Amino acid sequence: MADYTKMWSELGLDLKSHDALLSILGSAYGDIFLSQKDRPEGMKYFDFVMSEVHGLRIQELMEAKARGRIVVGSYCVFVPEELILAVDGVSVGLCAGAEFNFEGAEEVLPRNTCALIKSAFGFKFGKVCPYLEACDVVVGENTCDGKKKAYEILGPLVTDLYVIDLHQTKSDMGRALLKEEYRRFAAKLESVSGKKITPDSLKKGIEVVNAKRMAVKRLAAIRAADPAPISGLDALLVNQVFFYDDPVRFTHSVNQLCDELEERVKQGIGVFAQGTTRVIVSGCPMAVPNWKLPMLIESSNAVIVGEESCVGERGTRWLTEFRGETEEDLLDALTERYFSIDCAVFTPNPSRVDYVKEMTKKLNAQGVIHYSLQFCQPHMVESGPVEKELEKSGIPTLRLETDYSQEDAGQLKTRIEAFVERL
Ligand code: BJ8
Repeated sequence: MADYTKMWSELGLDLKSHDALLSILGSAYGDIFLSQKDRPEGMKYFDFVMSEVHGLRIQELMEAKARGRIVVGSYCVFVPEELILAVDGVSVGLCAGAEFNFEGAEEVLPRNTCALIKSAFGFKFGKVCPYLEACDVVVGENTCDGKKKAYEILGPLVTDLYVIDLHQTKSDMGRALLKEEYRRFAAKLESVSGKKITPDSLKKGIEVVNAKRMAVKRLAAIRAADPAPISGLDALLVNQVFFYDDPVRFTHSVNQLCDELEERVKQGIGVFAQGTTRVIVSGCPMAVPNWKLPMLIESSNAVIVGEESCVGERGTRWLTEFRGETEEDLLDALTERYFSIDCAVFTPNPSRVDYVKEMTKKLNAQGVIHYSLQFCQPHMVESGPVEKELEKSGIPTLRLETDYSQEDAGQLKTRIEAFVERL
């Protein structure tokens, strides 16, 4: 990697802590990803992206800013990248998946806050996230109580925090609220960027994001093959890079990977032996570098063939389908697309479990592992009814709760191995 010290210090990073983080990340990546056998050639692009995730990509963001583009960061798949692209902005995901500086986070947050939120604060206080520091606007959203209240604390710590008010139910009133909130967000983006959203710019933004989602959906469909042509770990990585990379370049790279995987499927080549036990993981999102659970599963004689998660199909399975081309038509289409997302924060939320069943069938999985982050009330509470419904439909389900630490790895592995034996 080139020397980015100057850029990092201009962004205000704590260089010592940041170096330590990168070195842990680099060695974890080597152990977990590069040690896998028979990886597709197309994963080399994603290895490169990860090796430069705090380097070249940040340099690109800084160059984009110098050319007058804004950088917009978010923590939730409800923040439409389409609108950000419509003002020629750059969208970046800010969720963090590492246990870093939780002591710092716990100075302002209760100890029983989920690791995803604590990690965001740990990164902020530890001054180790160049994405967050590069943002012109940070977008929060009223989803779970933890995030909603944490944004009140984050607000004064970032350049410009903007919060989208989300609905709680899938009602007509909820849909109308979402549309008005997206209209308000569009106005915010126009004011920060100084650029007007036009039907053309919005349509173009929708097309770019649709293409990106179509590529990831193509990848998801290929994973129905047995033997599995790609590991769950690698597929998760692609879904994680989705939030950081340039969208057009990302789409091209995923499609190239898919060409290779389709060829593998034709030739019966896989990364696990044919007949390896296949599972779906459903639940909380896994942000980089949260690879603990997939690693444990895939070293327990099973392969993950799908993720029902916001870093996975819940974030990508719907496209924005527009019929009319006025700004109002496009906003309606965008609202309809995002309104479908079935996060556990909604009540009631029946479509989520229905989709887990559908995934299990179409991806030929034998069981589901439900993953909740400790203290994530929406997913933890929903996990009971989800398990009951899946088991009732004949789909064996294992419910796990964990965090970002490695302390429970042995215990989790024992439970996963016992579950895989049952399948
Ligand atoms: S749409 S899943 S990205 S809110 S894990 S912070 S829910 S306590 S991440 Fe999410 Fe949007 Fe929903 Fe998806 Fe709260 Fe749970 Fe923590 Fe969570």
